[in-house]
Amino acid sequence: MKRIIKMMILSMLFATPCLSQWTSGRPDGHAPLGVMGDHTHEGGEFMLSYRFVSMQMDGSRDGTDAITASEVVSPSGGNFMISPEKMPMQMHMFGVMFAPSSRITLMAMVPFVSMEMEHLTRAGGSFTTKSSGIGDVSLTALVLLSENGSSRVHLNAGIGLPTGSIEEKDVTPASAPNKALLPYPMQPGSGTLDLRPGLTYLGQNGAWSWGAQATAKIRLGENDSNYRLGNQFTGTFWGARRLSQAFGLSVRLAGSRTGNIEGANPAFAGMVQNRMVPTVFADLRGGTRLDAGLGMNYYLSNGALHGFRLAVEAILPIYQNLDGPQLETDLQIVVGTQYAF
Ligand SMILES: [Cu+2]
Repeated sequence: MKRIIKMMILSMLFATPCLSQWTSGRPDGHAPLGVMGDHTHEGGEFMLSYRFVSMQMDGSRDGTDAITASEVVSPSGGNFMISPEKMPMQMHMFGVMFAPSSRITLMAMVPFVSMEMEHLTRAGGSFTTKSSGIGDVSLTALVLLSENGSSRVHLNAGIGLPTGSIEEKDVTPASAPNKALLPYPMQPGSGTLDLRPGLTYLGQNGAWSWGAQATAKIRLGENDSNYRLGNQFTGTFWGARRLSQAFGLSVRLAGSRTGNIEGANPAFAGMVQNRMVPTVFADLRGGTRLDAGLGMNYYLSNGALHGFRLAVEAILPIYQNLDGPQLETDLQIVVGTQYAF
């Protein structure tokens, strides 16, 4: 009996380092790419990252029901003068992480966005507006709260800075040849200081890893144009399997609730009165959604490019219930690279 116990203790001791010590040094040691602030670093480590996000919005919804652009502009339907039809959006997201200690990792994220919106007018015409620029920069302290062998929990204490413009303009048929202020979803920034709190849990065992993260964007005050964007609450969890030392696959679910805009830009008052276009309505911005992500992580654990990662995640909607008419999101692709040293 004593020998059996001794052997059990010995086998546990030997099994412990490979089974139950959480490590980022494996392909699934980072979350699926669409998750931000998912991991902390060891003291003294740096990480640079770049993500390219492509988002396709095509067609509108009112609640969970699809509504066509012709219905949105029809006097017997939505009764708007103009309906958005499509909105392709691209984002380049640059990130830096630095860990002054193993307990605290500091992270800065700088987004550059470019958007296009295609519209249908009641008369049957179409036109496209464009905007681009830097979005809201975020600064986050990731604080390791607990580290218990194969699992860890950290706090995401972040803020969003109002670095993005809320005054982008472009030519529309009604404004030509001048430029007019573009509606809410075409503005790269929020114009407010935001709190971005969150909590992240990570676990690993054998070839598997998993995690969960809850985050929020809480808008503080009101911007210079007398409104603030809706607060946003997101919960996501994922599971990943390492298929080799370098390669891992992941599945993820993400649910989020976005509130409507509080206040309103006075510049849109006349357009709201004339039911010009749904995108100038402060109360047609909110919604609830559930998305599924399928991802791939590639990690180089040795050689000259040690610490180099490549990852892709495709995110598809499962459910969206929008205060509409509002454009639905059809597909998001995130491609990125990370390098830790
Ligand atoms: Cu990192």
